Amino acid sequence: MAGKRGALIVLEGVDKAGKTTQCHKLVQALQQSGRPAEMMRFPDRTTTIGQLIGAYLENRSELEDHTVHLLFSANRWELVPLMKRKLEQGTTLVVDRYAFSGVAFTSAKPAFSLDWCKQPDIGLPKPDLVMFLQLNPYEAALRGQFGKERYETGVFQGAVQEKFEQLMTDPSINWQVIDASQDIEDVHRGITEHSLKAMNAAQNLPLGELWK
Ligand code: FDM
Ligand code: MG
Repeated sequence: MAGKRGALIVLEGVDKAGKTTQCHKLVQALQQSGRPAEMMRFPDRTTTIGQLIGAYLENRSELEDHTVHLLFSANRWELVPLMKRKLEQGTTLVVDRYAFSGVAFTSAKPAFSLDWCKQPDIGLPKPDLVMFLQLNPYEAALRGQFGKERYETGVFQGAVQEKFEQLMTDPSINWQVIDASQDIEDVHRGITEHSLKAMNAAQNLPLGELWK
């Protein structure tokens, strides 16, 4: 099947929704069924830019709010050549957070508009599917305490959730909302179904450009 591209699949959601677990399970299931798939995550803390972001998130450094927003975006752009190469080779990419987290988290800060936050990510590879793992704050609290990183507070996560809801009204994106309060295997089944459908559709479509 030469020439068939892989799909760009993104998982988004607030903290504790199970994004990372579900990304791993999806990649494993796809690979086991003979479909090339790899996981990526943003921020990718392994690059030089990613290390600056990591220090900021771990409260080891301070960065001005616009500056860190642009670093998160730069951290995606620096991986675009790799992403495009993989997709063209037919590998499906399963991505733990993407530009939607970028916009939701920064625009949850005072005095940042959604529109300003989107600008640096315009033109990134456009996901074929974005699944939002929905979990209400009560269910999230049952899954344990927040961690110690920046942004890991109930109040801020609530503001982030509102911003995600605004982003999900955009019909140019293939959003699917997944009820993350279900048991892990049920969530996984739903995610796999949506993914296989999106992968089929993507095979015959060129990769799009985000928010363009
Ligand atoms: N985050 C993530 C942002 O603020 N902007 C971004 O562009 C991205 C991708 O960084 F609090 C936030 C979201 C979260 C933190 O945490 C990354 P994880 O646990 O590594 O996903
Ligand atoms: Mg986290």
